Amino acid sequence: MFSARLFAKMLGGYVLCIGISHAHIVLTDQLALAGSYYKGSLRVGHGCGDESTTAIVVKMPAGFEGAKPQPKFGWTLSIKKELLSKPYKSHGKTITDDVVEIRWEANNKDFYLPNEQFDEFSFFAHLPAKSGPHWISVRQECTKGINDWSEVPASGTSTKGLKTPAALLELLPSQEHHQH
Ligand SMILES: [Cu+2]
Repeated sequence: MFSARLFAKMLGGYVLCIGISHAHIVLTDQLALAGSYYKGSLRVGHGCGDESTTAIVVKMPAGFEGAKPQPKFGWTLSIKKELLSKPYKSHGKTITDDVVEIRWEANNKDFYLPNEQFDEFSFFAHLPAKSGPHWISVRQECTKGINDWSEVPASGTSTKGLKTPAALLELLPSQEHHQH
């Protein structure tokens, strides 16, 4: 499953990561196999300026199926679902609506995430079968102001020059037939 090519690509991604990981909201794992089940952790590295983070809202890209958030002590979860244009089957059931947005909100100021600290917000989802880059928009709400992490480059996957890029997840073609 872990081919040399995948490993080389992962190393490449890791090197890229070192350059940008000090800032922004990024996935801790930015490469995954298309069609696999994936745990994504969004690392929040800073607040809005000096302001503490009070909520994180993640938009699930199209084709991410059955997304589930990881609960967080002191943070209230809410989920938005939408009707699907293309229903799919999961565990023998036809799924007609799916999670499109996950929101974590701090219950009170004791749980705010200060600019001086970092934290991770995780979800689990079934990834699309098609390889290629996917951009995950994240809204960061703070005690004052918000950061809208939704910028996407015109082409390619470099976020250089973007002030508030969306989080990138690159899907690699899976050699083996998907089993589930
Ligand atoms: Cu940043």
